[in-house]
Amino acid sequence: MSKSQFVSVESEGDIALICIDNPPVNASGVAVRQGILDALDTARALGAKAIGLYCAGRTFVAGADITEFGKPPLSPGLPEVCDILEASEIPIVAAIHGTALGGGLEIAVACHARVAVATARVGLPEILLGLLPGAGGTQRAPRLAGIPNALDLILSGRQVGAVEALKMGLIDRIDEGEMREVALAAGQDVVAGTLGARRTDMLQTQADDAALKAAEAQVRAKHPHLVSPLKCVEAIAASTGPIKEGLAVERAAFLHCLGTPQSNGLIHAFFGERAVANIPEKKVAPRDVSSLGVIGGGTMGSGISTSALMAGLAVTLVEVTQEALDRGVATITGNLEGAVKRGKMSAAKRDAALARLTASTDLNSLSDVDLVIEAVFENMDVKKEIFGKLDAICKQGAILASNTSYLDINEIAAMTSRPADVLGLHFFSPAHIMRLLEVVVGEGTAPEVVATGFALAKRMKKVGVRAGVCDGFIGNRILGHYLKCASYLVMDGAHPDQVDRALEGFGFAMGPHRVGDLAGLDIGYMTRKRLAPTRPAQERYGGAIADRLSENGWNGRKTAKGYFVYEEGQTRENPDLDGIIADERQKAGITPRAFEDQEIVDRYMTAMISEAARVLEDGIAQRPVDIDVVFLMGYGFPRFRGGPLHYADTIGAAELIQRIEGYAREDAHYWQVPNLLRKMAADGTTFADLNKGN
Ligand code: 3H9
Repeated sequence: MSKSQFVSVESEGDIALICIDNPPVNASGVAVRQGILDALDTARALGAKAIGLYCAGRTFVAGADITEFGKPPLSPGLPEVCDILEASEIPIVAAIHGTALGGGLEIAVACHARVAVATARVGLPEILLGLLPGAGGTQRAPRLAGIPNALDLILSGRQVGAVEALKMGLIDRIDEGEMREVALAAGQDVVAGTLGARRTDMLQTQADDAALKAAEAQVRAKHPHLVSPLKCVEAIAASTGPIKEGLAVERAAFLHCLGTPQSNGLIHAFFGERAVANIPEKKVAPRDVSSLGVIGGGTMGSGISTSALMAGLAVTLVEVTQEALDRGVATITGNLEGAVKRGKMSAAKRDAALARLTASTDLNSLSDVDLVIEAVFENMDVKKEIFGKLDAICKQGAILASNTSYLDINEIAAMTSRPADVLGLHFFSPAHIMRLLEVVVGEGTAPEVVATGFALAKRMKKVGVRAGVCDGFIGNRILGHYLKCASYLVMDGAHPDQVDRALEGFGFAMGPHRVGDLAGLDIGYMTRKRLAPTRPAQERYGGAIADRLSENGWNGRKTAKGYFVYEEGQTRENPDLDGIIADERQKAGITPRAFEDQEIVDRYMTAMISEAARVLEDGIAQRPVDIDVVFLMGYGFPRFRGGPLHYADTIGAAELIQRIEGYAREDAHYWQVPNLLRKMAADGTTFADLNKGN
């Protein structure tokens, strides 16, 4: 047996077995790539009649090593390795388990046959990183599976199971067993002629102009901001010609996308979602949680219950009245039904989940649960009363959590004799769909309770982000600040529709006024009323227009009227809005001025970044990337921009300061330069440096 650091080769009879072993996901970094080429040479020297290529550990190669992107290219490159695999005179069969993704699947399709175990999944997810398959995937996938399947895989980035992959023609057979044995048997079958081996460069892609045209139109409509989807279509279109030419088109398109701000943003988002798990408590053992109490059967409580049931937990839902309880149970049942319809869960799993649900109108039924999440409406007195009661009812060691979206966790914890067991678990609505969870750590919260919050997030397939206590934590505190900027823009002359369109042009799925209508304008109204007593005298009030809408009973979609009117599936302007705006501007003595869309975006983003910097300064978020992940996952921030602070680095601290100082000439209270930005400009540091701990 010969062995490089990550790739070993051995022979059994006529078959050479190449094994890639580069934990955790067998990414094809340069040492793996060189190892594959060396192993091929060894296999030749061994006189093998066929080669079985497989991986150790939990998965087949899960892609190129993403950490190499953005650095000088290291030879041999993956395209070269795949071409050499394909050109091998000894037939090679790939044996797939786990996930063969991106460059991993490209290695597999460059081989001459593929077998997979039934649990294997394959995909070409490069588009999710702002890229396209760059090692032959856009040429070999359509040759094996046809243009429509290649378009589907490459443009969605989705993973398909072994059965679907077999149907598509991407793999040749489903086998069972230990991977070395699967690879060996497949190699023997190739030699025996019972498993066909062929070179994809000998295959012809069947032309399908209609599918390509439809895909291009769809991409233009669905991803108007993104570069790589159109490049994917262009490369797949080139697969009908000679493979060499197609590979050249693919290469050029890949290099065009690599290193673009979009791709950098998407890669930052990919690593960011994983980096947020790096918390001070990461080595602390969490408490066991198998049963959950949820107080409140409204949208939030039902969503949290649904998510917990789907994660296999037992849930006791508590509501005050039988009627409210029945509504909560009906919502949960409907949510689970939706999951079955969307193919996320089988009917049998839904039945099992519902069997784990207990409904009660008695708080005492929570005496034995491991963790309670209070999800009643946002009223401090009500929450305090509940926590006082929970302290008396819940067993020792039970964790008491509040789903509050801005209230003081320390004040809530003080109502109990066990503040170490209290924390905030701030879910986002709809809680069974949204993947973000702010884990809010109070002054007294014990490390193992924080660790339990993160373990619960993972179990519920959510991404936990550690947040400190302040009004609104990370997300809603920053939101509260930049929404004021949006309101000032409208008071000063921009139209709400213009503000929305400018920000949608920047990449937000919806502008703030459309989001407000969707969430309900009464929420903002109540927040403004709640915060009114604490509003500093120097602060400009921007909420007058929104107040007028709410006071008219126009709270957005739920009342069919807000900033816009919603009728018969159509959205149109609210005919009363312009009058209200003119009226409020006049009352405030404002002569409106015109705004360019770019100025709207600049002001809005600068406001967001300023408050984000202060959230960092105050230690509410651990690192810039935590803020980025909160906004990407909870606030519709365009993923291709990587999050507000990743985006801030593309502007730079000096330019941001200049902007803020310029805006401050109109409003020196709202526009203040955060100390952190001044320090960064002086030191020449970036938010990316702060992520690394510099
Ligand atoms: C590509 O292939 C381009 C080619 O077409 C052309 C080239 C020329 N590289 O997610 P996990 C790390 S583009 C480096 O927690 P899971 C990850 O950061 C690539 N590192 O595990 C984490 O590190 P840490 C196309 C990677 O079981 C650790 O591995 N491929 C890579 O939940 C564990 O990851 C993709 O886009 C990588 N490619 O999920 C697939 N992948 O422990 C990307 C993972 O320090 N990967 N890491 O936080 C995935 O989707 C998931 O990781 C996977 C496993 C499903 C594989």
